[in-house]
Amino acid sequence: MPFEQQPLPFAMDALEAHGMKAETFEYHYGKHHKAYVTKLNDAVKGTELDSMSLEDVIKSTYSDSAKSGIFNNAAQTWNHTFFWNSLTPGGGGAPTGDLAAKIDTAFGSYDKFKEEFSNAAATQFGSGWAWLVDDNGTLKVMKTPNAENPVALGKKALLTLDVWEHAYYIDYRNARPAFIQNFLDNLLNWDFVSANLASA
Ligand code: MN3
Repeated sequence: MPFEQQPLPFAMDALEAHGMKAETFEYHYGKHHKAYVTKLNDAVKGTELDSMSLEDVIKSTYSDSAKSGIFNNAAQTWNHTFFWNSLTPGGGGAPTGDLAAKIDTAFGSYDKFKEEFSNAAATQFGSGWAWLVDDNGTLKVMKTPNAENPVALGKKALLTLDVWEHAYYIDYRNARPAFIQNFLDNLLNWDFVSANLASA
């Protein structure tokens, strides 16, 4: 059964007032993400990977250099769906309640979390991703190159930011730090983080 591109969780223009234009989603969701899904389906057609879950395709191809093309397209399919859900209009700022306590425990304070996440996102050289993950019960910030993700590395993803240049060039040109700052202040979906923490 073919893998499907999950719908965007908001309208293409829903983040216009929050630092991301509809044009960004027309390209990033409508062309980049869509192409990963199409290439993934072409690559797994007629193979044993065809009937696996997307997560299992990612795990089973990660360490197999002969399947790096499949891994890249499977992981990018998964990463982008996870990224869209990490965004919400009017999000960002400090979390509240239980999550605030967990962030304080893990990082010392919200400001320290923000600093660590910004630093990971800004210093990922070239294309990649910044993540908040649950690593065996401990919240951690990490960065990954290209398509690599926590699913492949055996960690539970809670939040991500795409720092490939295509993610920010329309809105911020080459200014990745401004894109990161806007994500943290205006878009970060803490409800998604909470839901991921609560999931098995
Ligand atoms: Mn992308």
